[in-house]
Amino acid sequence: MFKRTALTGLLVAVVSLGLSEVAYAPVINGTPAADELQGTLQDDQMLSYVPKNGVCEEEELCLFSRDNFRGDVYDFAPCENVPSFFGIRFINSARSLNNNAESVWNRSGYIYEIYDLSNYRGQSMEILGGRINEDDLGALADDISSHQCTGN
Ligand SMILES: [Ca+2]
Ligand SMILES: [Ca+2]
Repeated sequence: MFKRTALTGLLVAVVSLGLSEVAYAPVINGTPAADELQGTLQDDQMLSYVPKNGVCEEEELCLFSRDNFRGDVYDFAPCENVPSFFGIRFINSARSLNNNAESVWNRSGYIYEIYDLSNYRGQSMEILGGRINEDDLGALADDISSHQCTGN
């Protein structure tokens, strides 16, 4: 009985080893490893590559607390959707983001829609690339409460 169990155990071990070797073999070739890496990058949406640091950098959508792209900053990750600004503060600031952005700089390469209400409701405006100052934001200056990435 013991021998039989031990043999079964050995067989299981050999089969397991065999399977794991089969699964592992292509990784040694390199192809799945590269795929895996790419998958990780896509999953992270490059979040880890553009720091949310209060500095408006390429690939980011930036909201400023004052006109002319001054004051406090919030730098959103590429194509980040934010259904509500409630509870969000400008980076390194006590100032609430909700209803407090007066200028926008879109460096992301994506198109956004900004809204005066949460959950992508109310008056809205399409944000293409570039700088949108207070005057161009019109009624949405000091009133943006959500934004959605709509494409590129
Ligand atoms: Ca940044
Ligand atoms: Ca609002």
